[in-house]
Amino acid sequence: GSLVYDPAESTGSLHLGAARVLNGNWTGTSTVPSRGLYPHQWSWDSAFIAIGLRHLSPLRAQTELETLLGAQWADGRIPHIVFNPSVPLDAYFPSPDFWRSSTAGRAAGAPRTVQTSGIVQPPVHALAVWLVHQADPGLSRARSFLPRMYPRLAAWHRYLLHRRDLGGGGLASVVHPWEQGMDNSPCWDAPLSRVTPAPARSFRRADLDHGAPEDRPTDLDYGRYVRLATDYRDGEYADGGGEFAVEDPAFNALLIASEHALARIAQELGAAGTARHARAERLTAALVERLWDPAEGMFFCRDVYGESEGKTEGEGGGRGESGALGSEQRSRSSALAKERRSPRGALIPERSVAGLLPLILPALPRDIAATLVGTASGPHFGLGGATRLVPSYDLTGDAFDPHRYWRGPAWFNTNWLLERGLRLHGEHARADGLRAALLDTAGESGFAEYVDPYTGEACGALGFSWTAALTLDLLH
Ligand code: 9YW
Repeated sequence: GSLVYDPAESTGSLHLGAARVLNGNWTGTSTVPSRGLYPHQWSWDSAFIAIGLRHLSPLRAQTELETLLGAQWADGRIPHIVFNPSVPLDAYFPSPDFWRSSTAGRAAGAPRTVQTSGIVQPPVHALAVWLVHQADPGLSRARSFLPRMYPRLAAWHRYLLHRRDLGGGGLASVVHPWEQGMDNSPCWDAPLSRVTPAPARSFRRADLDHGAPEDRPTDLDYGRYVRLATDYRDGEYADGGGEFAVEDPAFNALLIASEHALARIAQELGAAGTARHARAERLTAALVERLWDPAEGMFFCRDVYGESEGKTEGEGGGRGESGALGSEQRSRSSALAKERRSPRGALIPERSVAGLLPLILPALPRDIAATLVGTASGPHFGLGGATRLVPSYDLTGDAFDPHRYWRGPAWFNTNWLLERGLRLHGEHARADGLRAALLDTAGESGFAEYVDPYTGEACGALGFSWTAALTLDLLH
């Protein structure tokens, strides 16, 4: 049934409150992100959910991931949504009749028995499989969890590293803003501005039945999302032909962290993990080479089909329609300096939390890790200072809006990743502070989908699954 959050309960036990959210959102084979707004199974949600669920029920956590990976396409992609056939078509847009996976996805090997979307989401899955295994290795072995998951995860990484290397530099590109998971991030404004929106009357936004319009993406954003997804579908989900391709630092950092996890899984299964660890290290170097901006002290997205407008250093620069950065000149010239080394595309000088998330990588050079911690703690993100939780986007950016989805609010998954990254690089005091803020804010907000980064005020859906799951993980 539907779960209405009662704040009185949270004072009793955060653990109990989080468990109630996950129990209320469990369907029997997987967990919905939230009742109402998101009534199907989402890919990266399920990975984060499994990471928390392993503390409540290792069996449910394994099942969550098995259900998702059971919908994998033959070309290796793990779809971003696995549709629940018992949910009415008009409950969520775009619905299965939009994606048409079983017909349009036939060439790419979409499953016949289940309907899915045709795009992907960040590859947190191998990391989740490894953490779920570790929660109960006996159960995992008894159920052959790792031997069943390993070939699917290996095919998933192979798809991303081969079919999705659209920039030719070894990193994976996303072909739709929904794939990166931060749907309306200001990072997409410049590449999206080249996309002709689908007419507003050609689709109906089911999200507005549940969410406040001012907390959600705009209609113009949606028109462009629909155009890109329609074109991808009409090209039978073949890669390389689209208008939009972005190398994103968070998507690639999660892929690299998952490659390290896959190495551990291989070792556990008696194989050598060395080749995978080495590949993860090479990918870390490629991430730094292609996306690190030393002058700005953080990672940026690369717009693979973007052109740097400036011909001379300090002039022009591939700015989106969403306004200027505080230190625009420096950003332009450092983007241009990068441009000379890597000719394909242009860096997008928008500061997103995605540009801090490579902190989760063990092979990140020490000076880069230290610089990232400084940037996170500075005026743009306010870690341990101006903000309660790290915002999704630059506090000083023109596009910053503390309530609009991925254009400023703080999200629990990105803060959980930062907490891990801080700890990994020895920043224990900062990690402890962030952990405490995450736990307080999760409980006080009713396990909100996202919150105002300054006040912690709840936005979006309440009783949101990954908020509850990652709370449980931090409590253990
Ligand atoms: C949408 C389910 C998904 C998340 C994404 C988030 C949102 C779907 O919800 O996208 O309708 O906008 O941006 O990261 O996986 O929780």
